[in-house]
Amino acid sequence: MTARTIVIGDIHGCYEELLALLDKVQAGAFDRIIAVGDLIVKGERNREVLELFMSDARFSSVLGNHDRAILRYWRGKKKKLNEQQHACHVELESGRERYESYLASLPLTLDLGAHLVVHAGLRPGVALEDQSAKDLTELRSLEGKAKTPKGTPWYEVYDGAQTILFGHWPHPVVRRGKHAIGLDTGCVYGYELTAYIIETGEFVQVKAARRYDVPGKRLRKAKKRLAEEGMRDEG
Ligand SMILES: [Mn+2]
Repeated sequence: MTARTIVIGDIHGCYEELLALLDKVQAGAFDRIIAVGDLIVKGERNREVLELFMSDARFSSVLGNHDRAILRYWRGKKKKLNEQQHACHVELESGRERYESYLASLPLTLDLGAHLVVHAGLRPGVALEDQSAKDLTELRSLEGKAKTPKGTPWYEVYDGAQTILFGHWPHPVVRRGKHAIGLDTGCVYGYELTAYIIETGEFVQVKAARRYDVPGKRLRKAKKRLAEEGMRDEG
């Protein structure tokens, strides 16, 4: 089998699901495995996810907003963590130095030629080198604050040359823009962990073993709406 590039949506400490997904795609010795960031926080096996990424050269990731929050807290650049981030900080405390240097090594974007991996998104019309770390790790809609879900999603407007592979904004199914694919299918909320294989265009998913965090209202609504549509299509 030729080497593949397997890009995985937000893992958030869901180690069991990550292993199941790697098994399902039959990740081989020559495959590259790239995460869209948010390796940690909210799930319960953050340490094992990090250890895997740190110890196996096939794995890489961009920096997510939660990874960044922990890193900034450890470096004294952020005063407060939310409850889930604090729990993750406690879980990682004993290996903090190693985890800190690993998180600090993660780039905000990964250029794969025809594809670019970023955690949240790109502001359309702004050159890549001028994108802010905040936008790259938090952007959702173009109006108002970067992280607001209200308004026009950035990926519906983005029309760059590269196809952007991103996470951050969970949805029950893969998000599609003209030149963007959103891979966070809400594993930590009890939905799916998704992999996209660049060379074949395949999506591979595994279901979460359980719900580790409560999905927000918008996500729950979207899930319900899609389930109802699915039932109508079958009926
Ligand atoms: Mn995120």
